[in-house]
Amino acid sequence: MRRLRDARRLTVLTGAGVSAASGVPTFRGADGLWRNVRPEDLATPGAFRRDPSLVWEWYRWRRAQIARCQPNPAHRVIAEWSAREGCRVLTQNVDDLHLRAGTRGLVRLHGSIWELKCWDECGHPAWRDERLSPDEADQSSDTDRPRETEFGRSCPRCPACGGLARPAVVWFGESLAAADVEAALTACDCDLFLTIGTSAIVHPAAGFVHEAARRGAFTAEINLDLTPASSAVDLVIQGAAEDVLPTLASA
Ligand code: BV8
Ligand code: ZN
Repeated sequence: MRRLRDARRLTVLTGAGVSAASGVPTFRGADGLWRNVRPEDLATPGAFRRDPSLVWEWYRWRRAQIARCQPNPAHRVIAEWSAREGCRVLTQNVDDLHLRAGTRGLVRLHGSIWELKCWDECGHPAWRDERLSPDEADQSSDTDRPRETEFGRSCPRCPACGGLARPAVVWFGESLAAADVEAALTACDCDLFLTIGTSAIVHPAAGFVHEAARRGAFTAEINLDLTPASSAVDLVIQGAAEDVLPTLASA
């Protein structure tokens, strides 16, 4: 792909499809998500306010799933590209697999499932917490993970005020961090914008490919299926990210 080779400024936006080959369940795919509950019903402040234990049960389940996953070739190609001058990577994924693949300058638009923050917003900054509950820890492949037992059935607490801790992710109805939106908009000033493995449903992330086109970028979508973005991009490459990206990288 000549454009990819010649692009001085390349921006990549990824969604759950990039982690699918690693075994991370997608949100809206056939493998569906936890107990057929829609993410839109659980990933909200209202759901957490009503039933923090249920929401934490969902996140504990997802953390245990993700703890067993490794970055796949799609993450590795994107990490190589991120080392190039002028390449920026935006992700909607909260699994941190891009980070584990060594991606530079990653903008995590929806935060990280491995970070927590204070539900009562006491001012304590978000903190990293990779603990798994004991039974889940036994299943995870990473032996170097702390095997704390505290992260059991109860909800984790804020170390500063003792209040409830919540996953430091962006829920539906919550605004993205202004700095991240700023970084994403700046990244829309590019020669080539690749949107990879996202159903292009969730905003504002789904809007960036259109913003990039408005700013003169050549836009391409890599996805197994067609999405609402397919009719708007310049090029649609239908295929699996873990196959298409290594092919593009070697071309
Ligand atoms: C906001 C973090 C302003 C949590 C996520 C009503 C009320 C309130 C808001 C709204 C509303 N209606 C609309 C909105 C806006 C809302 C929104 O967009 N809703 C959608 C459902 C219509 N957005 C928001 O609320 C955002 N904030 O608008 O703030 C505001 C402020 C106050 C009040 C109102 C508005 C916040 C959005 C962030 C939500 N958080 N996640 C968590 O993960 O636990 S979103 C969630 O969906 C994930 O982050 C995920 O990344 C994201 C998008 O999903 P995808 O990544 O695209 O994954 P999906 O499964 O959908 O698709 C996978 C794709 O991969 C498929 O296309 C498949 O074909 C493809 N694929 C599969 N395998 C492969 C593959 N492709 C290639 N290779 C493969 N191997
Ligand atoms: Zn606190």
